[in-house]
Amino acid sequence: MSAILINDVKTTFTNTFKTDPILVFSPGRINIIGEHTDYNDGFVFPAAVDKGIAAALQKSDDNVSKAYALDMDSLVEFELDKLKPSAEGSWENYLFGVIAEIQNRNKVIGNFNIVFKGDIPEGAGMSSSAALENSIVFGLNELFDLGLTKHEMILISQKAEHNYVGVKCGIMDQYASMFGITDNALLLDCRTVESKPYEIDFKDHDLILINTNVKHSLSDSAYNDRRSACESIAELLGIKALRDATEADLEIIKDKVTPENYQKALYVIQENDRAVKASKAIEENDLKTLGALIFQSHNGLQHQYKVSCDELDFLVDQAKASDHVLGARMMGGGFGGCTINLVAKSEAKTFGETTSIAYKETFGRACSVYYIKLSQGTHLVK
Ligand code: GAF
Repeated sequence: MSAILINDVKTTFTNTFKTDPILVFSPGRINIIGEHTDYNDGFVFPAAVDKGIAAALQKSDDNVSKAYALDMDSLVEFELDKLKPSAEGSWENYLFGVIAEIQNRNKVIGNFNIVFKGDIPEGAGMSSSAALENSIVFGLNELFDLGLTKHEMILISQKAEHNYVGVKCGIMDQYASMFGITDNALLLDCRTVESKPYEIDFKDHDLILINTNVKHSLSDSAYNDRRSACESIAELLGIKALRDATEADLEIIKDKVTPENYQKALYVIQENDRAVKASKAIEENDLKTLGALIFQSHNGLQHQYKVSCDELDFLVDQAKASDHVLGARMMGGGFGGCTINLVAKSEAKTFGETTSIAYKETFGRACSVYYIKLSQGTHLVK
């Protein structure tokens, strides 16, 4: 967590609203493996990171509430009983969505002011949106004594995204951001919404992220399309979610679905299996197997689930060509953002540098390399 970020929101809040705020930090996340499995009731393997959203909030006596997005130098005033979604793509939808979902649960909040700022690059696929939603619901729960549990808070964040932002996301991002544990990744069962922590210490290997610095358009609609394809196949199979299907089940209905959707469902079944296998590999400190599963995951995301893009594939190919990378794959929803790479510590810097040069030569733009720390979930900052 960046002390500068916290200080920025605190100072801005105090200067603007002339009172002392409470301070919340809510992290972004990585995901080791288990991509697009969360909304299929499956397994994912995320961890909260040391980058995220810092928010300063306090109750207000005014008859309106005010929110200031410091990064964008954008201030909005709003009335709590007149909320409706703003234009598509606007940041207010995260805020309004969270408030509306709190109100839907018959919880009463009064007017308040909020200032927030983040250090997760936009479109990096590290879930700045879940971090923002969680920081708001967590802060409001604290300010107005709403008595919400963390599980209730993440469901509020998720529903805000569904109903106000328009992305029918799973629960992984909100969960990881809320429940993250320092130095641990969480094997999360998205059906029970319970997780098992795994201490991540790969000794002579590290996880690094490489950001393509692109986010291709239509990624949100492609995401929702994938989700409904999965749901329709589950319905055809007469099961609650693809988590309950085997490859053999899928074979039986093969001629009732398009070849594209068959591959997508097959990917989900296989990726779910890979996430569980990855947890075993970590338990046994078998990094070669973990790396191989990570490469397989990318292969599935690229060729079966079709959520990758040229820039991500290029970065993964670079990783494959290196003797020092055990595994690499695109991370998050796809169509841009970061790859996650399991790299020999001693070679991580060189790998980052050579990859950056090759990326620039190929795409005429820079990629960014991030060294991350696995960190605590959403919390108050004293
Ligand atoms: C996005 C979503 F928000 C998550 O719920 C998850 O589905 C992920 O894409 C893909 O694994 O981050």
